[in-house]
Amino acid sequence: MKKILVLGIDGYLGWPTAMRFSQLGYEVAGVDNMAKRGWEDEVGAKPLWPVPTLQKRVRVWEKVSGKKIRVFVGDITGGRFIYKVFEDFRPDVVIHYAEQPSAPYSMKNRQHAVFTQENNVSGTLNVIHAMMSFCPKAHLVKLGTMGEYGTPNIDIEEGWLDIEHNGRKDRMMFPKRPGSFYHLSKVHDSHNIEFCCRVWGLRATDLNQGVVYGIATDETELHPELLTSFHYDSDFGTALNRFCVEAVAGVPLTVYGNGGQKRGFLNIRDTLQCVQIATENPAESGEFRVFNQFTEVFSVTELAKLVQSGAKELGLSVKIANLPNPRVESEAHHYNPKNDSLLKLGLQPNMLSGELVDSMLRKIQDARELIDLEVIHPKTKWKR
Ligand code: USQ
Repeated sequence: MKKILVLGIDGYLGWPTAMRFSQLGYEVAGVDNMAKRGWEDEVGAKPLWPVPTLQKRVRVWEKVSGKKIRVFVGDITGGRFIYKVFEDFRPDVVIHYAEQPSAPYSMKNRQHAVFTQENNVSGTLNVIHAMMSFCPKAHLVKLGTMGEYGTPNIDIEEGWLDIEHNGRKDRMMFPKRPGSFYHLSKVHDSHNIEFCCRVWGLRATDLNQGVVYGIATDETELHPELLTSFHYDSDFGTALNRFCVEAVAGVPLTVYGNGGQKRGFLNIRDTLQCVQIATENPAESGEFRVFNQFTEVFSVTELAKLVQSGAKELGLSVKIANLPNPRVESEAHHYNPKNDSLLKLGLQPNMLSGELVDSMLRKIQDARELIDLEVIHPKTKWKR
């Protein structure tokens, strides 16, 4: 039985990923230091539905599925801790989500910028070193981000670009122009991972993921206590999830600027599909493989309008507010990112349909009284 180690198992994506692989019959272990719960306390924001402890969810999973998930509690930025985990578990595949995931959090001030980059970059370096020491043939499946590329005025390829310069040709890593210290941390990770593939023969897949939305996966729906964390606050909530909560709460949708900025989006169910596809079709030894992981491109205004019309069907009248953009980002730009690799390997996208928005809105309506209006308005500005 293949062994899968999920780093960041307590998170929005980590927990559903662990259950999915466990359900598929893999031997699964997870690592987390529960740091996200501390960052939530720090910014004063909680997931919409209270999330039981990881240990509790693991017990419920065992009751529901008859399958065990092992948990190691600790911080991957601690070299000793992570070496012990790898020495003990010796995974075949490492799925790495264990990073500070929020752009606004990283832009608060010096301390948050430094923390985000130290935490993310040193954690990943420790993981690679532990892999080389205890399981050098294992496959690293690392969560990157589409935000590594920014919004260049050329089509975005999957990680690499064939270039010709002064009559000579080479294949170079695609140029990066990210939009926050958080997104920059993922760029630094990509460079470190590519270096280790080139020099040590590490096999790695960098999943440059777009903005994820959604509340449920097949496994979270098996029991109310198997849910994953769903954020809507201005630090940890992402655009569509926030807009759905705002619609139910009766506050205008918080479109930043004119809303012309475009991003790649995907359903949380498709994150699981993509990670499974990457795992079952591993990179070669020495290969740094990059997949752009999204299924659809929308502008922020298009997304807000989808939510507005979905809400109308439910009898909710929703306004769209164009707030002064707290970020520094282009609101009118070319955006044509490629995403062929995962589709070629069999990804069957769950597109963002009216029914999907409808089912998200209905679920959120049941939790209407739990919505904290204080955490919605963005507080962090990119410009000092
Ligand atoms: N936006 C709004 N209103 C909001 C929230 C966001 O207009 O209330 C806009 C932002 O200005 C931005 C876009 O929506 O143009 C996406 O913002 P987001 O907060 O949904 O996503 P982002 O900060 O880019 O980060 C999220 C995840 C991150 C992941 C990234 C993928 O938090 O972990 O890496 O999505 S991507 O955006 O493709 O880089």
